[in-house]
Amino acid sequence: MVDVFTVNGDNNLMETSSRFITIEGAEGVGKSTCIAVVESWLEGQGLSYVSTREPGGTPLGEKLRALLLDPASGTIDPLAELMMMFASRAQHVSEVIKPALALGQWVVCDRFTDSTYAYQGGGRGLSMEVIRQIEQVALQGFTPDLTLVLDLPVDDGLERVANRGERDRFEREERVFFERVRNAFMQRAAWGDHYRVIDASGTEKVVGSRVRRTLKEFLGSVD
Ligand code: Z5A
Repeated sequence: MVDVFTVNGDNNLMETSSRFITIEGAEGVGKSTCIAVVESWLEGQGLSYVSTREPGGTPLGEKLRALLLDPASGTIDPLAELMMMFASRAQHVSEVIKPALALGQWVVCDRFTDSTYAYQGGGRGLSMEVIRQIEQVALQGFTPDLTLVLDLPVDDGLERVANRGERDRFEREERVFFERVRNAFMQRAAWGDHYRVIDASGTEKVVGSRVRRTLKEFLGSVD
């Protein structure tokens, strides 16, 4: 699932070099709303961007995603799950993300490596050090320029998605799993200066204005 948006054509791009933005957070935090705000902000700046997601974003990644989310896949060994996430990511980075950035397009990605630390590390209990080693092999130091981590109490997030119909393999996890996921996201966010934690409580309008303010502040600080 990759959408490419060119606004005004390459000749009219701002003189800002392209950036890789990831949106993260646990269940029901409102990533879709946040992504829509980021996209509309980029369009407002006349910037060309690619919008994509993980797991997925390439034909191979989308096949892996289907296997990972399908409850019929049953219990996947946590290490196998970890490898599938990074297999999807390695393909995604080489086939979509790096080529887009090289063309001067911005990239907006719904989840990336921080989700692996949160879900496979925090949620499943895999060693963060093992994840770091595999990340190093798969991505060789490639990281986002900006990561927006949406944060919401677990019960509020679960309530938002309660009526969403059939649950995928992750959505079937217990509440305590999502508590571990949320804690792991917060620990990650304290780890580097490209993270911005956004309070995801309140109406979509309120959260949207927090996201816009963060984008403005961040871009002001890096250019
Ligand atoms: N996963 C992993 O384990 N390891 C990895 O490395 C990666 C992923 C990359 C698929 O991801 C699963 O893969 C994911 C983690 C795992 N599993 N889980 N859980 P996904 O991103 O496709 O799945 P998702 O987490 O379920 O995302 P989502 O549902 O598309 O996004 P969301 O943030 O959870 O929610 P939303 O759709 O934006 O909003 C949810 C609902 O809340 C919706 O009805 C909105 O209208 C409503 N909403 C949104 N904002 C508000 C506000 N402000 N107030 C009230 N209601 C709101």
